[in-house]
Amino acid sequence: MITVDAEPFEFSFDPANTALIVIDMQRDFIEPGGFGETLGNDISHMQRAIGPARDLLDLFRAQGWPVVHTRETHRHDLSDCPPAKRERGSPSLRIGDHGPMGRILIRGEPGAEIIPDLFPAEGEIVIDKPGKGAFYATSLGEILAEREIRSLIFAGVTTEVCVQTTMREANDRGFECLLIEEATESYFPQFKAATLDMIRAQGGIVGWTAPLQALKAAVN
Ligand code: C5J
Repeated sequence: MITVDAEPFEFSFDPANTALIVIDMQRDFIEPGGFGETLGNDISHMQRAIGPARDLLDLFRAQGWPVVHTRETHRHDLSDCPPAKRERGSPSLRIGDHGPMGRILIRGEPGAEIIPDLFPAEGEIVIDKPGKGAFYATSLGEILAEREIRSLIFAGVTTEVCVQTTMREANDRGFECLLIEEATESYFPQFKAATLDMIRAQGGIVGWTAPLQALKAAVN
């Protein structure tokens, strides 16, 4: 077992039953002209998570531990995008509209792809998910069960939306979940801080959080 100095208390995991989940590090959420920006967000906040997420990925790759990447994407015909999701609010471009990186959040379009710094390596699992949570309408649960994964270490964006939703789904399914603090970001710093607090409140009601250095120190 490896034990990490985490909050609200130590997080222990067996590498044989642990996977890294990198949530939605897609061009559409991080680069200019993508979905994040069309919603009116300041995308510059996202940059901070890229380096730490890459370090985390490198750590897992060096150890030969499993890695899962997720992408929030929809089918070309939008049959998996509820009208409530597409029509809500007043973004400058809606899901499925044509933008500078192709159709917004559509599978196979350049904007829906994972950013080059974090691009999946051969053999890493990639999950396309139509919802915020990565377990909803995907085969993630079955894939993790087949590999006997019981602990999940999280990175990605955005902290309070797809990362938190997936951690809550995982927690309800019995996984032990650790979020690496610098490897996740929000367009709203106060939402990131509040989400980290929520996750570890009440004795880790959703899971744990830890700085990247704490994980590195525990592994090396
Ligand atoms: C959002 C995500 N925020 N990946 N998606 O719509 O968090």
